[in-house]
Amino acid sequence: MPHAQTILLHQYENSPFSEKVRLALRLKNLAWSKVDIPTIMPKPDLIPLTGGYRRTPVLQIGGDIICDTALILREIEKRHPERSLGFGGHEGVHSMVASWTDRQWFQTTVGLIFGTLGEHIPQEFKDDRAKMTGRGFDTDQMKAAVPMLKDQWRAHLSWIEERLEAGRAAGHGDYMMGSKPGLCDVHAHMNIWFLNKNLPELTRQFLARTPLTEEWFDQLNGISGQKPETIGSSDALEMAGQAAPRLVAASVGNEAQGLAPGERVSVAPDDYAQDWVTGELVSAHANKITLYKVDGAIENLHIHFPRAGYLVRRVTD
Ligand SMILES: N[C@@H](CCC(=O)N[C@@H](CS)C(=O)NCC(=O)O)C(=O)O
Repeated sequence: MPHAQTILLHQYENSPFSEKVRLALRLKNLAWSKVDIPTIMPKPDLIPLTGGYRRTPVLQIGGDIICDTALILREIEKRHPERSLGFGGHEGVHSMVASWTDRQWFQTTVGLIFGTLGEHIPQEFKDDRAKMTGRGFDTDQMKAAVPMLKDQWRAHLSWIEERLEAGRAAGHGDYMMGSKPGLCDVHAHMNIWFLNKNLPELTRQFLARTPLTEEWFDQLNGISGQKPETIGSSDALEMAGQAAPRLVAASVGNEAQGLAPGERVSVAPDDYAQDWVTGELVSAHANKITLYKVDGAIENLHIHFPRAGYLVRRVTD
């Protein structure tokens, strides 16, 4: 059984956002464990940890549950500053890069993969994603768009090549921000990894035209790190029930809505899977909001969300 402060990642193999965290953990050579979670709802052993947040991955460390890779990666860096993935003087840049890779580029990748593999995708998966997005998940429509999506995908890829080329020309090294990999590389790697996992031939066709990116991609994939231990989901739940969250001061920054610790608030992503998670506000600052006594979750947990990309509303009833 892992100890209280084990890094426990709730994830599944073909999840590109999980791969971001796995790559970061490999780059930092940290020990970690994983729980393999379902790719579609229901997720009966995840929801008691998150209070309704269903996306992948989720990080469990003791009594702290961290939702969304934007916060997961920051939290791992904070708790394990050794072998840093940051670049002094460039703080903030990685989050801006992530908002490009996670939203605009990711949607192109999703359309390209599911438009190409359409008929091989199980109906339950399509139904789940249609319900989750609220916009439908029409693989025929995606299929019709594939030629345009290929154009788009290549254009995004070319930004990485341009970055790597300029970095080399300036003698700054072979990675996004310098001579070692960091969070910008982790974000930039995700869409290529996801496409390569599902459509390897097409990925290699694209990469053949961006040789520096191909070399960089293979280099990152070659980093081995530590092999995770797999934990059963019910054991993870039991661990969470026995754990205490890290102590944090009940505090707020300059909250635009005037929220105060102890108030009941709801939090949800602003893009898809908009399931509201409701609990008592512990703290709220520029990059993190923390809830306690969350409805539908184990009571003792602190559940954390990022701020950018997440809606917060006061519960009035
Ligand atoms: N902004 C989120 C996005 C996470 C996300 O969309 N993950 C996908 C899988 S890679 C997902 O949740 N799909 C639905 C599911 O797994 O239930 C993050 O960075 O963690």
